[in-house]
Amino acid sequence: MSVEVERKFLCNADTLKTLEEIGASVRQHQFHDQYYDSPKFDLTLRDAWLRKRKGCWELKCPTTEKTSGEQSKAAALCTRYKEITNLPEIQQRVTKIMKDNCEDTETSLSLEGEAWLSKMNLVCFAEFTTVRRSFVLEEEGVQIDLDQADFGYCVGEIEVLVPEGGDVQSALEKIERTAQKLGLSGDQRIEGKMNVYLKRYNPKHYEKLMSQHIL
Ligand code: V4E
Repeated sequence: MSVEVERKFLCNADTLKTLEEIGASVRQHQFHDQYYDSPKFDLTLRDAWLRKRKGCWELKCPTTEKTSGEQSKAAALCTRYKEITNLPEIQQRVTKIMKDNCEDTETSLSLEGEAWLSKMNLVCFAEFTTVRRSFVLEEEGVQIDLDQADFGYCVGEIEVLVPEGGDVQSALEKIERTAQKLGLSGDQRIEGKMNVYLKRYNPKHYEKLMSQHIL
């Protein structure tokens, strides 16, 4: 398991130019994401994001660890999520969240294929395709992605993956240095693709997540 530390930014022509000057465009690829939750949104209302991308399952959950830079501007602009990619562990965690909300979910799952989804009453609530251009900088372990989602939203993200128990503070510092190189000056958190998607296609759920400070 690793922790993804990430800062989103709005990408304009200047940012793109700077990126091309200071970095190297490593690759462009496309993926289709399908996000799953129960009809009552038990997962996302606990800030847990279950998705299938390129045939693989991923669960993003909030991390509880604190760092000394917790109050800093740099930390406030970043999100931190545990990224779980091991399917049995995903199923266990999803079961635990559902169990906290509803008593009759079984813990042990040994179901064929994707039968666990219907067993756990999980349905796809959002899906979209993204074209991503990824850049890497000299700064070790920093990746910059420029995402163009098919519903018309474009967002950049500076991302550092930290192994479990690793140094989140140094990841925040790397992200801050990268943001400065890119000339990012804003002090507002930038919306992710899911924020914009839900605002447009499921405003009721979006409002609920906003009111609970999940988005
Ligand atoms: C909405 C959300 C999550 C699901 C989507 O995560 P995100 O990092 O936006 O997607 P993507 O495609 O860039 O994933 P990657 O390829 O980097 O793994 S996970 C957490 N959230 C909540 C959330 C939030 N509250 N605030 C911001 C700015 N982003 C996400």
